[in-house]
Amino acid sequence: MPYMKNWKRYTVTAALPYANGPVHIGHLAGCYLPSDIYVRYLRANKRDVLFVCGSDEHGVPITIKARKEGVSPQQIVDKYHEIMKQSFVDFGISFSIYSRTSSKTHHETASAFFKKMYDEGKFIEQETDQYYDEEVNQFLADRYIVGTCPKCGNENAYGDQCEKCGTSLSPTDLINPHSTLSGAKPVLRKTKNWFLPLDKLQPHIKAYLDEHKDWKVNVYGQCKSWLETGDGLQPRSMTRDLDWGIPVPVAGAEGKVLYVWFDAPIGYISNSIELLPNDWEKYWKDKDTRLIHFIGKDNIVFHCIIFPAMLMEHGEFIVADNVPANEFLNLEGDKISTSRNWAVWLHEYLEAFKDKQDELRYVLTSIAPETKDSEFTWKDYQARVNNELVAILGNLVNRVMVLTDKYFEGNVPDTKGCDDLQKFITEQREKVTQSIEEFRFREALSEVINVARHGNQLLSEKEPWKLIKTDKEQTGVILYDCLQIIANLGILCEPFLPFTSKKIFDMLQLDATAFSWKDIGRQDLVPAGHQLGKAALLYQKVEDEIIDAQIAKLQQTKAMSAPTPEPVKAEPTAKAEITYDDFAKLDLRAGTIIAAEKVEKADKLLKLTVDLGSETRTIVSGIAAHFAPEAIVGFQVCVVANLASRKLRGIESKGMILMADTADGKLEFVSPKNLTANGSMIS
Ligand code: B3M
Ligand code: ZN
Repeated sequence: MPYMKNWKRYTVTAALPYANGPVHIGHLAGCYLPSDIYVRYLRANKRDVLFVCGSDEHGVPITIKARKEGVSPQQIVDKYHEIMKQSFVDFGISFSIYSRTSSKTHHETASAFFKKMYDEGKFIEQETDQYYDEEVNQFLADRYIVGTCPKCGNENAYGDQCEKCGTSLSPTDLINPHSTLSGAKPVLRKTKNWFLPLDKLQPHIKAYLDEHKDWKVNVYGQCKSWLETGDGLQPRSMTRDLDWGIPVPVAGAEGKVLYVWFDAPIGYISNSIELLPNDWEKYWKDKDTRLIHFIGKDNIVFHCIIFPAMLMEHGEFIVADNVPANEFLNLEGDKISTSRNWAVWLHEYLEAFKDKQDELRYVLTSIAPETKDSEFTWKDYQARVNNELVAILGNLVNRVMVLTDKYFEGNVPDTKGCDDLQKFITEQREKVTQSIEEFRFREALSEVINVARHGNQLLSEKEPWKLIKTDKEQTGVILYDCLQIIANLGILCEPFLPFTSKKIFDMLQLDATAFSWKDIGRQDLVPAGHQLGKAALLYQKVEDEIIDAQIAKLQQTKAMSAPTPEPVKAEPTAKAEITYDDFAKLDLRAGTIIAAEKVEKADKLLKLTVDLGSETRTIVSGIAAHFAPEAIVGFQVCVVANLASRKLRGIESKGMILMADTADGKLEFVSPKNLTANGSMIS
């Protein structure tokens, strides 16, 4: 097993998330929690580790989002970089650095990387036919073309990949392609780009993969099928005709940028350089450094084939020793989707579940999609928190603290405890160690909980609350052992539940930094006579109302995308009659919501940016209780355009959006059935 090898240090990377939306539970379960657990475990073992991540700010996902919100790509990445970074901090994801690919260091590093390969003739220059949109005068990046997947018939496959069947495609594979920019049928035009000859590199890649048969089966299997399907690996263009990204640093490449999948993984290196300008090389160039990439399954080919090929061709760097990719997490029976707002966003979770980061970390690790897709449901969240965290771990810690306080004034009883505890905890440590080393974090976490379970068993068997009446000394032995179990749990649970671990050490009045992984098993972590701190509850029971509210929120999201208007039951009270002239005073127009955000400190208000064709308006609307801002971008609505403007919470609102009450007490936009040009009259 490669982990047995005596590695000098570790470079651990977590996929750079696109800065085009906030972080959701799928991201966390897929790659940020596993990597964080692994890194925290390495640190507890006093290993030298560099943990690198950052925002991926280039590529078409960014430009698409910018178009959708009607702002520049730079505004998009500036906004989401901060939101994502904050979420990672809030959830205790302990990156050594979280930077961004728009940084100067990254631009320079990626440019130099390309230039070196270019100068050494590692690319082939090729003129190819690319799809071009004649209506908007622009070459179409793969993601700007949709069409029918030749493999599975999905009509919304992208030019680079079918998200339904996972097949990787090139735009010309699509049946009936059309541009997502204008809807037009694109035409083929010649353009020059630089390709990495993966076909020629296939033998090297094969040899590399052959050395790593120990990888997770899902990862190894996918790589193999890339090599073995059809004609095997094909040359892949490392440049793109696009205006957002890192300019291709060679003459004659004006208007072209580096392919985002060329620049993004180099971001791992750039961010290391940014953090350790004088000391980064050993993390990327020394053969005794173990490089590990944590990613989601849609990134496998890039991390197991293309990036290693780039690194090998560049020549100065080490390649990954493992790529423990996870599958996908679904939410309440459906695929998580940013565009459909089908997600639990981390920043929203924290609004509803303040200081409950570990509860989410616990549940997501317990159900992580390690070998196959898995599912998050709110009921399951509630059950796991209440039946496992509260009833097992929280309960143990609380009972032991309270009993010790009561019978021994909060002093650790003066005894040595009983022997087989040491054996049991050491065995548990070994189990957890092996599971973590083999990237089975669910299993590792359940063995941690088993230690707490053992403590609870000890309490219910020995019943110190009865024993105290007859035998104080023996009561002391039991509580002493339980306190050692808790202290051991403080170390054992830290990779998974860092906030809990801190609370445990605070309660025990111990300095967490004084202990390392190898101390797990010791039966003198809290010494006899030591004065403990105050008992505090680690967790609270999650009540039904909280969970019901979360479920209702999701149902609302679903209702928004379901096109089934119910007939209105109650007759609304009629208003006084008006003349036609009164009505004709209204200037009603069609407009599209191109951006929406909550108004600070106003529960009911959303600030909408509405495209009215000839102009863009800000309209403040009292619909925040009914719609999530992300969910309504793109809707065409009916606007009262000549309503006198007024200020709401300091924002000037110019106009009003027409809404209809639905039978079930919700609101719905009054929208043209067929999309019309923005600014069109409604009368
Ligand atoms: N940004 C894809 C993603 O967010 C991509 C990962 C880059 S890792 C170098 O799924
Ligand atoms: Zn398909």
